Amino acid sequence: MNDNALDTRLDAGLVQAALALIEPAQRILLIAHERPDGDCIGSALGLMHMLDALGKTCVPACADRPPRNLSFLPGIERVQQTLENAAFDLVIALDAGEFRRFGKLYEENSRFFDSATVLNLDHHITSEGCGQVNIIDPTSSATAELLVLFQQQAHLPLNYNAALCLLTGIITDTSSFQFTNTTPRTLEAAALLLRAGAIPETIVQPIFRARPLAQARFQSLVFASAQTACDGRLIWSAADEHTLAAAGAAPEMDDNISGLLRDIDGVQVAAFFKSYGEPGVTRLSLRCAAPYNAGEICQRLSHGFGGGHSRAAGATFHMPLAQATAFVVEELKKEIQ
Ligand SMILES: [Mn+2]
Repeated sequence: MNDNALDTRLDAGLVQAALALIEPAQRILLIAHERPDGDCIGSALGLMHMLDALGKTCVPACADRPPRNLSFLPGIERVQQTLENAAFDLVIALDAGEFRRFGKLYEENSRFFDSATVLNLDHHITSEGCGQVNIIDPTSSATAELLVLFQQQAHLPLNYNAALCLLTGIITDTSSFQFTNTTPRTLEAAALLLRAGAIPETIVQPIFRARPLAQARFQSLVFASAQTACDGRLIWSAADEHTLAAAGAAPEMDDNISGLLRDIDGVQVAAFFKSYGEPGVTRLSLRCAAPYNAGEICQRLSHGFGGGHSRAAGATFHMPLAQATAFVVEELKKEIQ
């Protein structure tokens, strides 16, 4: 019987090259991209639990505090926002392929990172690869799915904690297996995690069901001010500090707003613009139905300060909210007409 229950495998040479970096390393830094989500944090912690079991000393780090709805993840309290002592044998960069995506964690330690041994594990099709060894698999729904393949091929120990963290990554990036990035292999990878003890409801309840009243109020303000064009195929809305204050909401409560806008009848392109905490900076979250490619649009309009997947992507504009909104909406109208 095949000892690998998954229908496709990672490049065996790359897996060996990654193991050749991991095996001699004792102190390992696992980094998740800024403005973290369940996949980058779940992947960092999932791999941490596997490497812990091998006797490694692991430090997970992320420039921003993980969102509260991930507080159920085992080991979340170990995620550091800064590095007191950047002395690591190996850096494993997860769920992004460019150092700039790791935000101030990179900026504050760039001398260390630029000369560090780096293993990069990511699933974004726009990924450039920021390591000496890069395993980038855009056919994986989540970096966590790629890590299940890696775990299987590298024969890493898979315990309950690792399984729960990795299933969180897959459930986050597939929106509970709803998105079209869900493949038979995604479900096979998830099945392996369930066999290791992970229970989907442990993840789905805090991430997709529970919602503070302030978040519901914030969402209602965003919907109330939404505008449409192109016969309703384009929808957009925006939020700033005043929106947050009116709802009593925290910035992280804007999670998946663009997804909610996309679900309006007839919408093919949904854009959510926000500007808070960083004056003169506007962030776009874009959701597109085929044939529109959100990742390509975000990368092009932001001149490289954006990217992602074909259905969901983001971009950063060094413009005030109203200016960025007007610019992007005009471009999106041209795209759709
Ligand atoms: Mn991801």
